Amino acid sequence: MSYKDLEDKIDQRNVYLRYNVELEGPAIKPEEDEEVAKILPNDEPFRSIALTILNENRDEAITIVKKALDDGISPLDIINEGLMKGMDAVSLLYTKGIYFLPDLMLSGDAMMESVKECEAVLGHKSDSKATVVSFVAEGDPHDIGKNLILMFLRAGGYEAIDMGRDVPASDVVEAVKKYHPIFLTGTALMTTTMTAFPKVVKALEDADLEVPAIGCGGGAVRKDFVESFPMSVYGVEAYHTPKLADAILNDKKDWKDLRKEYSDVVGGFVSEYS
Ligand code: B12
Repeated sequence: MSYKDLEDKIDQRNVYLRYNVELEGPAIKPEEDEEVAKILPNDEPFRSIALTILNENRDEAITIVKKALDDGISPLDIINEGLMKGMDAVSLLYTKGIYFLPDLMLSGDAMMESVKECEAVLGHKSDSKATVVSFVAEGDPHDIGKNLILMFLRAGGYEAIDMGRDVPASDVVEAVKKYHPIFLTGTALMTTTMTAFPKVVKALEDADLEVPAIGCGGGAVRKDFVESFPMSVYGVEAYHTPKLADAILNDKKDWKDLRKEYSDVVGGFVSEYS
């Protein structure tokens, strides 16, 4: 008997009943989430572009973005009205615990590749709002969080300088002298490496340098530790970074304001700051 004959003979419902599997309706699509629906644009091609990011579909994103560019749509509109809206929706689903880290990375990849297509048409990198420098603490090899931060910053229009991992405090000081960043981000995943943050602050003070804020985050790091030294603000999620940078740039906020107003600045309840 062929597999097809066997399949025809079996009543699938009995199989499900036997194994106590409840038949559910079709899975809810991400774009059907009520809050996501409010973020997504309604006009084409922006809606389709946003959906490719939401659905983590890199190849389709590139194809649709290329077609939109060929049709004469402005690359900046594609980034701001399409790609960014898709990424905002991804961030929202991640906050709600519906999307996970791999979703962020796949959507981020689709987004960055699509931004590259837009930049190729612009002929130069889209004008950046300001510069932010990102590093992983000295002695620490964990750089996934830092790479997400870079992705969100670039998607949010910032020039993001990647200092890599295992970065000594003296190198951070040199980067601040060179790039004059409006914001620094530091990531540490180990209890043994998070102590590098106050060393960076001390090295900056010794060099008579100041930045509006240093966002310090990463698996091992806790808010009370970060708030035990100056110039710092505890960073919770990578996608908060461009919002913190926007607040520094537009509203002239500094580390003291950001500590007090974190939830408002990132636009959502953050339990660590309640
Ligand atoms: C992947 C991983 C590795 C990979 C790293 C690959 C890479 N390129 O990063 C590898 C295999 C290399 C590795 C090695 C080691 N690891 Co490891 N690793 C992990 C693991 C599984 C995941 C870490 C991760 O990427 N998380 C996801 C990222 C996205 O999280 P994140 O960086 O914290 O960023 C998030 C937030 O914190 C926030 N954020 C971060 N920074 C900032 C900054 C700002 C401003 C803002 C707003 C937000 C923000 O944004 C992100 C979310 O949106 C963890 C276990 C775990 N469950 O966490 C262990 C873990 C971190 N590793 C650990 C250890 C001990 C090691 C080793 C020392 C093991 C060994 N004995 O050899 C080695 C390091 C060796 C060395 N050279 O020193 C320990 C650390 C323990 C501790 N508390 O000190 C952990 C917790 C595992 C454990 N339970 O023991 N590891």
